[in-house]
Amino acid sequence: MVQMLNNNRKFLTMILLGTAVSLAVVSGAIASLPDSDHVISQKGKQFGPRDVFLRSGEHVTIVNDDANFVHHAYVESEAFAFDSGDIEPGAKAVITFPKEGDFIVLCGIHPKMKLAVHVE
Ligand SMILES: [Cu+2]
Repeated sequence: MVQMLNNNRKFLTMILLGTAVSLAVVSGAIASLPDSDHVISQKGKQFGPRDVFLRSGEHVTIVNDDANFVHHAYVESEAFAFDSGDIEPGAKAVITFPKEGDFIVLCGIHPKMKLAVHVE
């Protein structure tokens, strides 16, 4: 009887350990996924960097870090369309790219601002 209890305890310990190990493996896998937060500046009335490479389903975060200019970001493509509306200084817009392809993000206020997004 005592032997059985001991065996049960060992079994429970093994299950708990196993659960802890698989949780650690899962959270490790999540942590090792590519960081999809590609931050793009709008400083000096230009996107920086001007090219960004993503995987399908990833997003970019457009940050208006220009102190005195309102910016904007839009995409018009066959795959999808996006319009941020005004991005005030200090504000951000997040654009998710659902499909593969090459896309151009433009600022409706400053037509020279262009960001090329390459989605693989
Ligand atoms: Cu702009």
